[in-house]
Amino acid sequence: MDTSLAQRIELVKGDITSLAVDAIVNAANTSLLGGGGVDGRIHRVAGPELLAECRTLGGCPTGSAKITRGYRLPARHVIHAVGPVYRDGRSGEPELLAGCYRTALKLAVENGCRSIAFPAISCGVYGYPLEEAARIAFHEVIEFLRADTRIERVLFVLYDDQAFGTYQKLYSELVTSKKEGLP
Ligand code: AR6
Repeated sequence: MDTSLAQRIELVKGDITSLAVDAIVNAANTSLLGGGGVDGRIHRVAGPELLAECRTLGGCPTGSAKITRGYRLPARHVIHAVGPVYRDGRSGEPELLAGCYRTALKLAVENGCRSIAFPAISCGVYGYPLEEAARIAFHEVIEFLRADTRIERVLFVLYDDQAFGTYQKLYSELVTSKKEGLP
Protein backbone atom coordinates (compact mmCIF):
# COMPACT_ATOMS: atom_id res chain seq x y z
CA MET A 1 0.00 0.00 0.00
CA ASP A 2 1.19 3.51 -0.78
CA THR A 3 1.01 4.74 2.80
CA SER A 4 1.85 8.35 2.09
CA LEU A 5 -0.91 8.77 -0.50
CA ALA A 6 -3.45 6.86 1.57
CA GLN A 7 -2.64 9.10 4.52
CA ARG A 8 -2.94 12.27 2.47
CA ILE A 9 -6.19 11.58 0.59
CA GLU A 10 -9.45 11.29 2.54
CA LEU A 11 -13.08 10.80 1.61
CA VAL A 12 -15.71 12.69 3.56
CA LYS A 13 -19.48 12.50 3.24
CA GLY A 14 -21.39 15.71 3.85
CA ASP A 15 -21.41 19.44 3.36
CA ILE A 16 -18.13 21.01 2.26
CA THR A 17 -18.97 24.30 4.00
CA SER A 18 -18.62 22.64 7.41
CA LEU A 19 -14.92 21.87 6.98
CA ALA A 20 -12.21 23.83 8.79
CA VAL A 21 -9.53 23.30 6.16
CA ASP A 22 -7.17 25.81 4.60
CA ALA A 23 -9.17 25.88 1.36
CA ILE A 24 -12.44 24.54 0.06
CA VAL A 25 -12.99 24.37 -3.68
CA ASN A 26 -16.19 25.76 -5.17
CA ALA A 27 -17.84 24.36 -8.32
CA ALA A 28 -18.44 27.79 -9.82
CA ASN A 29 -19.35 29.19 -13.24
CA THR A 30 -17.38 31.62 -15.44
CA SER A 31 -19.03 34.68 -13.89
CA LEU A 32 -17.86 33.73 -10.37
CA LEU A 33 -20.95 35.56 -9.16
CA GLY A 34 -22.71 32.62 -7.52
CA GLY A 35 -25.35 30.11 -8.56
CA GLY A 36 -27.04 26.99 -7.23
CA GLY A 37 -25.68 23.72 -5.84
CA VAL A 38 -22.50 23.85 -3.83
CA ASP A 39 -21.80 27.38 -5.15
CA GLY A 40 -25.04 28.71 -3.68
CA ARG A 41 -24.36 27.01 -0.38
CA ILE A 42 -20.80 28.39 -0.15
CA HIS A 43 -21.98 31.95 -0.82
CA ARG A 44 -24.80 31.62 1.72
CA VAL A 45 -22.50 30.44 4.47
CA ALA A 46 -19.58 32.77 3.62
CA GLY A 47 -21.80 35.86 3.54
CA PRO A 48 -22.00 38.85 1.17
CA GLU A 49 -18.31 39.74 1.56
CA LEU A 50 -17.49 36.72 -0.59
CA LEU A 51 -19.60 37.97 -3.49
CA ALA A 52 -18.03 41.42 -3.09
CA GLU A 53 -14.54 39.94 -3.50
CA CYS A 54 -15.69 37.75 -6.41
CA ARG A 55 -16.94 40.86 -8.21
CA THR A 56 -13.37 42.17 -8.30
CA LEU A 57 -12.01 39.06 -10.07
CA GLY A 58 -13.42 39.59 -13.57
CA GLY A 59 -14.71 36.03 -13.95
CA CYS A 60 -12.69 32.91 -14.70
CA PRO A 61 -12.31 30.73 -17.80
CA THR A 62 -13.59 27.15 -17.83
CA GLY A 63 -10.88 24.74 -16.73
CA SER A 64 -9.23 27.23 -14.40
CA ALA A 65 -9.72 28.65 -10.89
CA LYS A 66 -9.33 31.76 -8.74
CA ILE A 67 -8.87 32.14 -4.99
CA THR A 68 -10.60 34.34 -2.41
CA ARG A 69 -10.81 34.50 1.35
CA GLY A 70 -13.34 32.33 3.18
CA TYR A 71 -15.05 35.06 5.23
CA ARG A 72 -17.67 33.44 7.54
CA LEU A 73 -16.75 29.92 6.47
CA PRO A 74 -14.58 27.80 8.76
CA ALA A 75 -12.25 27.41 5.76
CA ARG A 76 -9.60 30.12 5.32
CA HIS A 77 -9.91 30.30 1.53
CA VAL A 78 -12.31 29.45 -1.25
CA ILE A 79 -10.86 28.34 -4.57
CA HIS A 80 -13.48 28.93 -7.24
CA ALA A 81 -12.99 26.37 -10.01
CA VAL A 82 -15.01 26.42 -13.21
CA GLY A 83 -15.70 22.92 -14.47
CA PRO A 84 -16.91 22.12 -17.98
CA VAL A 85 -20.52 21.46 -18.92
CA TYR A 86 -20.54 17.81 -20.01
CA ARG A 87 -21.54 17.22 -23.64
CA ASP A 88 -20.22 13.89 -24.94
CA GLY A 89 -16.83 13.49 -23.26
CA ARG A 90 -15.03 14.21 -26.54
CA SER A 91 -15.36 17.96 -26.54
CA GLY A 92 -12.39 18.74 -24.33
CA GLU A 93 -14.22 18.07 -21.06
CA PRO A 94 -11.59 15.73 -19.52
CA GLU A 95 -8.74 18.19 -20.04
CA LEU A 96 -10.85 21.11 -18.78
CA LEU A 97 -11.86 19.19 -15.66
CA ALA A 98 -8.25 18.15 -15.04
CA GLY A 99 -7.29 21.83 -15.38
CA CYS A 100 -9.64 22.73 -12.52
CA TYR A 101 -7.94 20.26 -10.16
CA ARG A 102 -4.42 21.25 -11.24
CA THR A 103 -5.04 24.98 -10.98
CA ALA A 104 -6.79 24.63 -7.61
CA LEU A 105 -3.87 22.65 -6.17
CA LYS A 106 -1.35 25.12 -7.56
CA LEU A 107 -3.26 28.08 -6.07
CA ALA A 108 -3.47 26.25 -2.76
CA VAL A 109 0.30 25.80 -2.63
CA GLU A 110 0.96 29.40 -3.70
CA ASN A 111 -1.24 30.59 -0.85
CA GLY A 112 0.34 28.44 1.83
CA CYS A 113 -2.55 25.98 2.14
CA ARG A 114 -1.73 22.54 3.49
CA SER A 115 -5.25 21.11 3.40
CA ILE A 116 -7.78 21.40 0.60
CA ALA A 117 -11.26 19.95 0.11
CA PHE A 118 -12.85 19.29 -3.30
CA PRO A 119 -16.49 18.68 -4.18
CA ALA A 120 -17.32 16.59 -7.26
CA ILE A 121 -16.78 19.47 -9.70
CA SER A 122 -19.14 19.39 -12.75
CA CYS A 123 -21.07 16.36 -11.41
CA GLY A 124 -24.25 18.25 -10.53
CA VAL A 125 -26.06 20.53 -12.98
CA TYR A 126 -23.08 20.39 -15.38
CA GLY A 127 -23.86 16.69 -15.91
CA TYR A 128 -20.40 15.07 -15.85
CA PRO A 129 -20.73 11.29 -15.27
CA LEU A 130 -19.57 10.76 -11.71
CA GLU A 131 -17.14 7.89 -12.17
CA GLU A 132 -15.45 9.47 -15.20
CA ALA A 133 -15.04 12.73 -13.32
CA ALA A 134 -13.82 10.97 -10.19
CA ARG A 135 -11.10 9.13 -12.13
CA ILE A 136 -9.82 12.47 -13.41
CA ALA A 137 -9.97 13.96 -9.90
CA PHE A 138 -7.98 11.07 -8.38
CA HIS A 139 -5.47 11.07 -11.23
CA GLU A 140 -4.70 14.78 -10.96
CA VAL A 141 -4.53 14.75 -7.16
CA ILE A 142 -2.27 11.68 -7.05
CA GLU A 143 0.09 13.15 -9.68
CA PHE A 144 0.25 16.42 -7.79
CA LEU A 145 0.83 14.89 -4.36
CA ARG A 146 3.60 12.69 -5.71
CA ALA A 147 5.41 15.71 -7.12
CA ASP A 148 4.80 18.17 -4.29
CA THR A 149 4.85 17.50 -0.56
CA ARG A 150 3.55 20.88 0.54
CA ILE A 151 -0.10 19.79 0.44
CA GLU A 152 -0.59 17.48 3.40
CA ARG A 153 -4.28 16.59 3.08
CA VAL A 154 -6.69 16.41 0.18
CA LEU A 155 -10.31 15.72 1.07
CA PHE A 156 -12.88 14.63 -1.48
CA VAL A 157 -16.26 15.69 -0.13
CA LEU A 158 -19.28 13.79 -1.41
CA TYR A 159 -22.77 14.97 -0.80
CA ASP A 160 -24.69 11.71 -1.13
CA ASP A 161 -24.29 7.97 -0.58
CA GLN A 162 -24.05 7.13 -4.25
CA ALA A 163 -21.22 9.56 -4.93
CA PHE A 164 -19.46 8.46 -1.75
CA GLY A 165 -19.70 4.81 -2.85
CA THR A 166 -18.24 5.58 -6.27
CA TYR A 167 -15.32 7.44 -4.72
CA GLN A 168 -14.76 4.62 -2.19
CA LYS A 169 -14.50 2.09 -5.00
CA LEU A 170 -11.97 4.24 -6.87
CA TYR A 171 -10.07 4.96 -3.66
CA SER A 172 -9.42 1.23 -3.18
CA GLU A 173 -8.53 0.83 -6.83
CA LEU A 174 -6.28 3.87 -7.24
CA VAL A 175 -4.93 4.73 -3.79
CA THR A 176 -4.83 1.82 -1.34
CA SER A 177 -4.09 -0.91 -3.90
CA LYS A 178 -0.82 0.71 -5.02
CA LYS A 179 2.27 -1.16 -3.89
CA GLU A 180 4.72 0.75 -1.72
CA GLY A 181 7.73 1.91 -3.68
CA LEU A 182 6.28 1.49 -7.16
CA PRO A 183 6.41 4.58 -9.34
N1 AR6 B 1 -21.05 20.08 -0.19
C1 AR6 B 1 -20.43 19.19 -1.01
N2 AR6 B 1 -20.93 18.83 -2.21
C2 AR6 B 1 -22.08 19.40 -2.61
C3 AR6 B 1 -22.78 20.34 -1.81
C4 AR6 B 1 -22.21 20.69 -0.55
N3 AR6 B 1 -22.79 21.58 0.26
N4 AR6 B 1 -23.91 20.72 -2.49
C5 AR6 B 1 -23.92 20.03 -3.66
N5 AR6 B 1 -22.83 19.23 -3.73
P1 AR6 B 1 -23.08 21.44 -8.60
P2 AR6 B 1 -21.53 21.72 -11.12
C6 AR6 B 1 -22.41 18.32 -4.82
O1 AR6 B 1 -24.36 21.40 -9.37
O2 AR6 B 1 -22.12 20.47 -11.66
C7 AR6 B 1 -23.87 26.21 -9.94
O3 AR6 B 1 -25.06 26.88 -10.20
C8 AR6 B 1 -23.44 17.87 -5.80
O4 AR6 B 1 -24.19 16.76 -5.29
O5 AR6 B 1 -23.03 22.28 -7.38
O6 AR6 B 1 -20.04 21.92 -11.24
C9 AR6 B 1 -22.65 27.00 -10.37
O7 AR6 B 1 -22.83 28.38 -10.22
C10 AR6 B 1 -22.58 17.48 -6.99
O8 AR6 B 1 -22.09 16.14 -6.83
O9 AR6 B 1 -21.86 21.96 -9.55
C11 AR6 B 1 -22.52 26.62 -11.82
O10 AR6 B 1 -23.37 27.40 -12.65
C12 AR6 B 1 -21.40 18.43 -6.90
O11 AR6 B 1 -21.47 19.03 -5.61
C13 AR6 B 1 -22.99 25.19 -11.84
O12 AR6 B 1 -23.85 25.02 -10.71
C14 AR6 B 1 -21.37 19.52 -7.95
O13 AR6 B 1 -22.69 19.94 -8.24
C15 AR6 B 1 -21.83 24.23 -11.67
O14 AR6 B 1 -22.28 22.91 -11.83
